Amino acid sequence: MAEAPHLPLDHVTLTMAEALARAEAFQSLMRRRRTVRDFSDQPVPRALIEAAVATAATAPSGANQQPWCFVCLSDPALKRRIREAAEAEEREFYAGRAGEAWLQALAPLGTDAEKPFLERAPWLIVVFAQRWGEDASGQRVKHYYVPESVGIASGLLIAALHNAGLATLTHTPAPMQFLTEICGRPESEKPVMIVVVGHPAPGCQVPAITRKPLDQVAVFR
Ligand code: IYR
Repeated sequence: MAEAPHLPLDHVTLTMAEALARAEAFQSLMRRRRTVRDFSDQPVPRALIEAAVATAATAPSGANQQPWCFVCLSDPALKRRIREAAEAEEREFYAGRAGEAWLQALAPLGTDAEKPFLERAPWLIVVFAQRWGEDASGQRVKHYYVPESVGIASGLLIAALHNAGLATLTHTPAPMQFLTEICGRPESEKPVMIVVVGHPAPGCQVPAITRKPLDQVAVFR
């Protein structure tokens, strides 16, 4: 493919004071993000979901192939099908398929095979990774860095939803192939996660867990 034409970068230069204030404000916002498992059924307007998905789709991707599809579900019948299929898998997972070590690692979260949030939360965003694409003549096009690209986009999605005052849960029923059929996606796409979106239930509680301090997650040389 020929090189694309280039344009001037649309860039805003900040003063150091502005930069620091914004960096700290964003950190303080993101620190308050928590994974929520207790959702209310309060509706969330589609416009908020659209804005967050459009933000996610600004993520960088391998060769700018944008190898993702976000299936946004609010239809109660589809949410019910997803809940039923997910709980069937999760019952086997918690009954032993996970193995002792994995179940022990999960114990602090207090999770189990019941997933009522899959029906109660107003939106489920199922993130699909496009393992390969198609050109105009239907030929397969190789996609590069697919897990990395979709992971970055999913992170932006979660940040955008949190920024809009919404609660999220990244839910990964295993295995989750059933999502391909329920969401009507092609075999070229792999379901990666369900981002459950809504408002927290009144009185919602979250596990008292902490984040690693900076000196345990960053190295400066
Ligand atoms: N998919 C299961 C188990 C689970 C696994 C991990 I790793 C988590 O961080 C949380 C849950 C479930 O959703 O219960």
